[in-house]
Amino acid sequence: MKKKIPYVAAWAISGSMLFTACSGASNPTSASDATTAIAISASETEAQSDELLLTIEENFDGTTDFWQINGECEVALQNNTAIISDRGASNAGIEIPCNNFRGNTIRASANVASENSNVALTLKYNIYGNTSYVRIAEGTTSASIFGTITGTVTIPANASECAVYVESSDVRDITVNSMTVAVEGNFNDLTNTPPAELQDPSGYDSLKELYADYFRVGTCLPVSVIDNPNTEFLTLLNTEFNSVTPENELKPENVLDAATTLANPEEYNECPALDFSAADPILSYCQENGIAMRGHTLIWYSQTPSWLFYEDYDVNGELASRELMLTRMENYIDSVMSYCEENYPGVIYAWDVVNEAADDNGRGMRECYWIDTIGEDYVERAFEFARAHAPEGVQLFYNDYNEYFTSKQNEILDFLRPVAEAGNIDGIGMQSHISNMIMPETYIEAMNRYVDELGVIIHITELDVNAPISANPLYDQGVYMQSLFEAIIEAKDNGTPIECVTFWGLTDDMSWRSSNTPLLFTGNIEPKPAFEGVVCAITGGEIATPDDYVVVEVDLSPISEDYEDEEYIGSPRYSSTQSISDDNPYSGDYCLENSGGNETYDGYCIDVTDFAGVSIHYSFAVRSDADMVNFTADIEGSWPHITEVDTSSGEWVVVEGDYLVPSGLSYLQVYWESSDMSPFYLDDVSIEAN
Ligand code: 9MR
Repeated sequence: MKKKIPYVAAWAISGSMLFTACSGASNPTSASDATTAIAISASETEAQSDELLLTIEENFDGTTDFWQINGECEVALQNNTAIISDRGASNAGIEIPCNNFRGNTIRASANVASENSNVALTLKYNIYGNTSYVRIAEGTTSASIFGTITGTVTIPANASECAVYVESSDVRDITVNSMTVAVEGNFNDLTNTPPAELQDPSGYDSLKELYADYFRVGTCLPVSVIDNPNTEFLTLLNTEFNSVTPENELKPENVLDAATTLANPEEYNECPALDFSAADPILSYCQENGIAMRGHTLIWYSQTPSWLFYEDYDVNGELASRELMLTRMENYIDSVMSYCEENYPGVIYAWDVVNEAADDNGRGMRECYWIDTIGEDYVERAFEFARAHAPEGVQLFYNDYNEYFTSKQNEILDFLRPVAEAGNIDGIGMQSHISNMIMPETYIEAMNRYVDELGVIIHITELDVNAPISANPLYDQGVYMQSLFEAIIEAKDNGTPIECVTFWGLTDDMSWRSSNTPLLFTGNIEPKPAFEGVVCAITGGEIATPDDYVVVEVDLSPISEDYEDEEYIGSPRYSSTQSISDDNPYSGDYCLENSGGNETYDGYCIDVTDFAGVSIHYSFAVRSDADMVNFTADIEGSWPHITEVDTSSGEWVVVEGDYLVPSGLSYLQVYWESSDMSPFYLDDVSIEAN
């Protein structure tokens, strides 16, 4: 049966039209409602397509009507663009409903301009009564130049009310030139397939009980779970978890009361008005049910409206002075902490005082309004205020992602040292949005460095692990989860003060990165091998091999090259070059020379993907004018040194050792790199399974 997906209207809209919605994000007024209001009758909308539309393209030229208003804002159609103004929140704007695409991967694109350079495309959907938001893509644009943001995402099969919307990190106007939502690949038509039946989790193994002697086990929670008629989600919460982090409800954007503050900026100049209606239901549920809460988050560059940083809260005026922003910061921290403690005494046991202050590219601190107004000491000041106003015993955390990469860790440690010296920080929140490419040992080493250098405790605050791209993704994810938890348990046994492990979501479909199925339960609350892995790590069991386990044929023949046949199997990494050299080989007549390149990591690499999960024995001879040649693994976004060879003598050095290649990888390469880009020479290379 062919379905019309979605509706195509054939009228032409001329001139400029204004659509408004003030009904709040949960009840948007649709553009179709607005067009009805300007008296375009249904009879004028005859030219409907019977085609199954797999590409929804909206050009805002009045020929199509695929868009709706999302949240509180005004939309004017002008010159074939939609101008979104008076935005009540950073997610307010335009959305394209795409419910019939559930169960499919889609590509969404928007051509936009905004004074706020950070505009994003997000997918939202309802999943068994809970609302989920998944970021599809972000882009930079300017007020005058249109830029295209595009990305792909998979919509869970059990989703409903799916829509793609444009948002930005503040409430400045956004102009949208076009938006497209298209199915990628073969269309999986689920329009007539009902959602899978929800499972009752009350009999599942209880993580909070299994790990009771080790740490709290937590989850983040959207407020929609609290009064969701599908009570299975609350049952899951109560069965598994004894710590909750509100997913978005205690973030500044949701706590700051824009309408009240902006209506009376003089009165609220030093202390903006606050509104806890989003967070109250979660706080009160936790209070009534004896569940501890992590407060997330007080000071953040994101999800904090830009008006907060301006004189008179006027984004068209001047940035507020350092003094004024210090006052606003202190008042905000004090008021939020006091409100929670007075109304829900003892519920919040830890606060993420500052979130994500470190830059991702090793440049130190992330550019943001807090730095623009207060300066780089804003982190120190925030912790000072938090300590001054925190209720007795409430722990203060710095929270960040990629916190295990050495370069980012160095940045974080740099700005937290004075905070620790002042005694104003209790813990590091390791968000841990990871994949199985992060070696558990590297992760634990990073954890211990925070503990040793800052004297803090550790919470794992937002754990999710992308399922790998492999023949058995969910099984491999489970195996990794087990090894990660075994490492965490071992670290705790050895004295690392890990006091809470929080998963970032209840089910895959509720996750901010649902396309990567990163959590413990499926959308309809079936336990995944990942859950089994966490259970087995503490019970000593083993994850069951699934019936449909795919045995992958791999070639484990030894790799060996002595270059005597003047051949090599490896390849250049980036811009280095290899050649066979007869200049002082280690043995025989030839060796391999690596030269050139623009970065130290431009070197010579060999693919060892087939050895995934296997312990290998390697040996090679190396010489270089560089002080050091590293033999390194390239595991999809992390580059642990397998061994570091001191080549400062300039003579051949023979190296051998063992390395356990991580499992579940889609590719793995090993490579050699010199510390200062000097040429290096290799001979008698051998890699074989142990
Ligand atoms: O899971 C949250 C998602 O619903 C929000 O749309 C998003 C907005 O930034 O924030 C997500 O949670 C983030 C957390 O607050 C801080 N660390 C990164 C998390 C994932 O983006």
